[in-house]
Amino acid sequence: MLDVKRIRQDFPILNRQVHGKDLIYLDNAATTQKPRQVIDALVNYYSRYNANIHRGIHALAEEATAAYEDVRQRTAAFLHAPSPRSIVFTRNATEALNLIASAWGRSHLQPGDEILLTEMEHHSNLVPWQLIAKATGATLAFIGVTDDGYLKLEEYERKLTNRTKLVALTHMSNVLGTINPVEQIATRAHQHGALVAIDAAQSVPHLAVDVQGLGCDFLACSAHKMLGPTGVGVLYAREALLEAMEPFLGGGEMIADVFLTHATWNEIPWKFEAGTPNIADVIAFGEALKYLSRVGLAAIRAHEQALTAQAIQRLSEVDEVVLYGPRTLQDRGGVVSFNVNGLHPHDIGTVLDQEGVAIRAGHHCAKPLMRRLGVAATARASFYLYNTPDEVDRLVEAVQAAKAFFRKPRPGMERGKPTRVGTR
Ligand code: 7TS
Repeated sequence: MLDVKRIRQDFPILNRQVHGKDLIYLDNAATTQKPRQVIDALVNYYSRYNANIHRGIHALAEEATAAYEDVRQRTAAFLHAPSPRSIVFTRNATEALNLIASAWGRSHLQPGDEILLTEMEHHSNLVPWQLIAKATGATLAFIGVTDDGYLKLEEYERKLTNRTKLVALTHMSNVLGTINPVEQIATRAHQHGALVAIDAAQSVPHLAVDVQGLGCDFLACSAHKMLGPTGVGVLYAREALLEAMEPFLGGGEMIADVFLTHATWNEIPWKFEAGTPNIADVIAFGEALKYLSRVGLAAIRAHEQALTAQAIQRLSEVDEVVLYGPRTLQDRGGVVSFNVNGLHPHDIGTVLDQEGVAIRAGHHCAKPLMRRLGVAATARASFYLYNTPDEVDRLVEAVQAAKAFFRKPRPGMERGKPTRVGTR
C-alpha cells in the first residue's frame, strides 16, 4: 500500500488551486508532476556545480561529469540493462525512436524489407518509420486492433515474414491503456530474424520493466513521464547494435578524432550524444529514479490498478459514457479514455477544468487509432502514484456536471449542441 498522503507532500504543485478549486491532476500520460527532490536537484546543480561535462579538468566539471554518468548507471539498473554502455540520453522518447529509425534504419533497410508496426502507435512511433521507409524503399505493415483494444495477434503471426526486419510497437497504449505482450511478440520476431523496438514511454513509469526479460533490442522512454524533468529521453539498445550503428547526429563529444574530410567515432554510448547534453535535467532525472525505486513499481502498479478499476466502474454507471480499452485490469495501465455521447471531449475537458480536474481531450497523437475507434477524439484521465480514490470520485462528479451543463437548454444555445465554454 502506498502512503499517498505522505507522497503528496513531496509534490508542491499539488497544493495549488485552479479556478478556486483544489487541483486534481489526472493528465499523467501527458506529463507527470515533479517531487521536490527533483526540483531541488536542479537548483542544487545550478547553484553548486554547473559545468560542462567530459571535457573540463576542473573540480566542477568532474563533479558534474560524475553526477551525469551516475544517472546513466542508475538508468541501466532501473531498466535491468546489462551495462550503462547500452543507455543513450536523448531529448525525449520521440528523439530516441527517431534515433533508431535513422541510425539503424538508414544502414539496415532496403527495398523489399518490411517494418511491422501496430494501429495503436503514438505518432512518435509511426512518423519516424514513415520517414525512413520513404528514404530506404522499405515498406510498412500494421497489426490491427480489436474492438476491445487488444492487438490482433493472429494477424501478427500472418504478417510476420522473412521480409520483416523490425517490429516496433508500444508497450502500453497512451489511449487505450492496453499493455501489449511484448515478450511474446519479441520471441516470435526473433524466430523470424527481425529486431524489436519498444516504445515504453507509458510503461516504464508505471511497471517494472526489464529490457533483458522482455528480450527487446531497442527501448525508448521519457523522463518527464516518470517524475523527471522535461528534455530527457532514454534509449536502451543492445550494445552490439549500438556498436554497429552509424551516429545519429554529428558534432562535439561523439568523435574519437576529426580530420578535415572525415572523422572517427567515440565509444558507445557517447557516439550517440553529440554536443552538450541536458546535464542538469539528466542529473535531476536521477532523483526521479531514486524516488520511484524507493516507493516501488509494484506498489505503484497496484495503486494505479485500484484507481483504474474505480474509474471504470464508476464511469460505466454514468449514462451515455463510452469507455475504450480492455476491461481486464491486468491487461491495462492507469489510462482511461472515454466519451460522453452527444458531447465533444473538449467540452468535457473544459467543464472538468472549471472543477479543477485536469485531463486531456483530443486525438492523443494517435490519429490512426482514433480512426480505428471511429472517433475524432476522446477524453482521457490518467493516474499516478499521488492520485487518490477521492480524486477519481471528483472526476466522475465533474463528468456528471458536464453532462448536466450541456443537456440543460439555455437561452441562445441549441438544445444538445455542444458549445465551447470558458477559455482555453
Ligand atoms: N510514445 C507514447 C506511447 C506516448 O504516450 C508518448 C507521449 C510518446 C511516445 C512521446 O513522448 P515524448 O516525451 O517524446 O513527447 N504521449 C503523450 C500523451 O499521451 N499526451 O501527451 C503526450
